[in-house]
Amino acid sequence: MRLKKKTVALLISVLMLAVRMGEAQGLLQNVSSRVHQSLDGTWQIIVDPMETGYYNHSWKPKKNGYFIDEKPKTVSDRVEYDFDTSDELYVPSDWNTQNDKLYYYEGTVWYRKKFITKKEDKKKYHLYFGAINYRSIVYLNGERVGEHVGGFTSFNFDVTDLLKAGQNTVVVKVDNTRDKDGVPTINTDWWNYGGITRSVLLVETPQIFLEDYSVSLSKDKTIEGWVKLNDSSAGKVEISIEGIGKQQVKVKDGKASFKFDKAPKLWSFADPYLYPVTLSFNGETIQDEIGFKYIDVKGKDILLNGESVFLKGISIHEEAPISTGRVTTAEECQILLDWAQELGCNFIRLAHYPHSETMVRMAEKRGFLIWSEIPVYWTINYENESTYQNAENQLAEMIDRDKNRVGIGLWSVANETPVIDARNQFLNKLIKKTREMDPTRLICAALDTHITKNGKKTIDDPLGEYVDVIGINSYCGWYGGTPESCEAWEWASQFEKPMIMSEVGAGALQGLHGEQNERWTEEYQSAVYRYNIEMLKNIDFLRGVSPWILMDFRSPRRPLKRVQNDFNRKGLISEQGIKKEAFFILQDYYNSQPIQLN
Ligand code: GCB
Repeated sequence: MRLKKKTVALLISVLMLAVRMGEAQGLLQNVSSRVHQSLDGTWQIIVDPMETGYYNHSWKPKKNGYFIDEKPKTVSDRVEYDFDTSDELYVPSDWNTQNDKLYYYEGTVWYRKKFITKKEDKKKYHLYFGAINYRSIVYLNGERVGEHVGGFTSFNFDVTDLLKAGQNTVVVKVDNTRDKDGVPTINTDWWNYGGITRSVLLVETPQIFLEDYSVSLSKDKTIEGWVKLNDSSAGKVEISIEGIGKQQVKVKDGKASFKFDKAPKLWSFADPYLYPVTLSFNGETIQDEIGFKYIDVKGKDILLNGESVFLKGISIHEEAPISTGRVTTAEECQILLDWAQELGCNFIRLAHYPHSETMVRMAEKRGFLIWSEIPVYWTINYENESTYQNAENQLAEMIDRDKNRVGIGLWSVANETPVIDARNQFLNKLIKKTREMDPTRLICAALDTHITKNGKKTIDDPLGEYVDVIGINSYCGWYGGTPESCEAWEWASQFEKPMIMSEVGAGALQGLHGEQNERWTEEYQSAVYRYNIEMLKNIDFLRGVSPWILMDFRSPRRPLKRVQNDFNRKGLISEQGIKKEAFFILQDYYNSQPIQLN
């Protein structure tokens, strides 16, 4: 059989991606509850736009790249780098907002951290990364441990063999170069913050350990779940759910399922109850807090625990209040959620990529239902198999990490994607994968396409057939029409399904005032909100709203000096934390809404 050159190249790239993605071991569930050492703090860095630390002058990978962490031994030594005398960056954080010289930088930065640890026999050690944007290669004591692609999901490597008692050196090559075939692709409306943006941990487990588990509500409204070891061993896992019971689960071939025949109290907006759960195996004890709910759709309704709900939401980027840059602390998550609460929300859309585990855990504890999404955004390369594998891998990593988070109600597979065959197939495959991995949650996507039929905006995107909930991004009064014209917009749908208005909004510079027809003023933004709210009231299949967006966020698509200065100004709150007038208009709308529709 003769294969065309193009086919061969495609096969090779798929194979390479499969190998690459196979390298990170199964994700360790709930790392912060395991024995661990934090590697957060100051790391030495070398900025490497020419990839000198990786390739030689003929673009061949070096054996003695920066990862071996050499330094000149004498003043006339020809080693041309030295982490010890290099700059520093704090981890976790982005590099763009820590160092003026790196504000626009896209490329490779090498990070190095020396740390001292103990090493016990009969234990395993794992290097865990909360997130690195976007491509990373990890080395321990000069040896390559593995690599990862994708800027917002967690991963870990088994480093037991390479770890030493005493001093160790971890080096990470971080590359945030945008890529046409990447997920996301080359253009996005957010800043391409590079760096080790979430915490790094050295995690200790027994040699045979409980790698992953799931605890959820079963169809008969009792509790079911499964446990998974890191290999195909046998053993007994003890599971205890406070107030429900305790049991020993016999594991054979590394996996077992279990059931508790008791109906738990359900998690809800008003009472977001989480049960303390303890899992013990082989000397390791893991503590979790897990809630139970069920969520379905019936006709045009979204049912939470069997009752029709209206989702009063807000979209949120992982952009830090006040300090700007990536959110890196629990306090910053707290501020964002405090604002959402003050707005009257029971729902948040975490756009446009998976946010930190801290954010998700905090949100569910406060009774927010969560929409979580992967950065399949605009026109990624729908025809490329390795782009698909990358998207599916990010989806799987998102679900793997957060499957026990009761607050997650919806998985979103895409945002504003063009209606073409290749995209339909791509997204249908992703939807199928999502259902396979998690049949308990709703699947949605934010669409921006509709036709005007009989004077009505009509949702006819073929993807509507496959999702449970249709998200619509519509910017009446901003990207089209005057604010006043929005009130008269009418909506229809070819699908008997609930819709969430997943984006609606307008830009305003906080503190800029004028007439309501003057763009960029708070009055203009308020008018857009007021008239759109009137429009929303007339959509009989509307079951939720998540306007764009809680806080102004940095985007290179927004250079206009007078008002933007690199910020998308559609926030209801400025990046300095000052509320704009429109905040209170949305707040009034939410306060006037009953939670239950019937
Ligand atoms: C959208 C995108 C969002 C943008 C927003 C805007 O439709 O989904 O990522 O930031 O519009 O401000 O244009």
